[in-house]
Amino acid sequence: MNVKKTLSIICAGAFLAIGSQAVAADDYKLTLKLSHVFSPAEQLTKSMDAVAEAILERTDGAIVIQTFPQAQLPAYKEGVEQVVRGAKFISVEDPSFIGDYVPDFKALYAPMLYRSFDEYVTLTETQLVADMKAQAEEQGIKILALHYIYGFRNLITQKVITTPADLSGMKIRTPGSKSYIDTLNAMGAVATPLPWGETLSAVQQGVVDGLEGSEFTNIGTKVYEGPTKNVANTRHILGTCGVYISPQVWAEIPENYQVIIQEEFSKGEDEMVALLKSQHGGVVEELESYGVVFNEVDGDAFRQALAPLYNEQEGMTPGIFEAIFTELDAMR
Ligand code: X3X
Repeated sequence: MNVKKTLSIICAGAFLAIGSQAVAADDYKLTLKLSHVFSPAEQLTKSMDAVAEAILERTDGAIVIQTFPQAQLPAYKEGVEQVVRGAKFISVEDPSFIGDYVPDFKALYAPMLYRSFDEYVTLTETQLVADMKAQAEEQGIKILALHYIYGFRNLITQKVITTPADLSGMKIRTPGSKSYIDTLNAMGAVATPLPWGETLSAVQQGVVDGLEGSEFTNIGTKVYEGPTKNVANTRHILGTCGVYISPQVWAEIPENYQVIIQEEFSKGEDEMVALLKSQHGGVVEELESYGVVFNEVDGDAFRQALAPLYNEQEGMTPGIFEAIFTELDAMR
């Protein structure tokens, strides 16, 4: 057989082999463990369960995503590390935890940037963020979603807070990423990082003087049942989660299943944004019925206190904050 004909058969064979990767073999099956820290009553948990169910159904049982809430599996920094190590694992955490690998995500998650959910969602759809996602993939993190938004984070304390001076000496619980610690320290508090699972007991026992979180966290985890009945409307960080998987694990998934997985996570984040926008007013009213008091704050004073956090940190792309401000200004 001449060389040209042999090569054409090999190529054809290769094409068919590659082609079979495009459409999964009937016996293909993959189980992925999905980990996050949210509680059963919180929308993020419900959304992850719904997405996993839709993917199972649309792939006829080929792609099984087992969801593990409340940090039953590695979460926060440790959850992202599982992804980077190439585990068959999906980490659902806020983008500040990607900042350890791609510092520009610390800029994306910087305090007091966004006036609405939509501004953040629109920013995540820009080429600027697409470039950041490409950097993340090079670091071992494929990003399937970035806007599972769970609400603007406010201060939740016993004491009424209206200015940074009011926070002086107060230990405020935060998640463990540098973004939160730097933010609460700049706001005037003593940032006290704790896993969510230890937070409410720390508040009850006076280990911390308060915490910060969204109204959806407040009602979903029953923070309101504790002593911290005052919410200061700082809206200092837009609480949002991304969905992260190993690029190596992703590459092994047949293309037709990749399309379904991406479609369902994208559909899920859009639905969650719409749902929480519609629910927020009612959640505030319900919290007020439990005795929670919402206090307005001196926004200019907090913005001034947080201004140093817009200075580029080590590893950030030069001009990253200016680029973000330019995109936001273009939306307003
Ligand atoms: O990475 C995800 C977020 O940082 C979680 O924030 P955290 O630890 O304040 O938990 C929010 C709660 O709603 C979890 O139930």
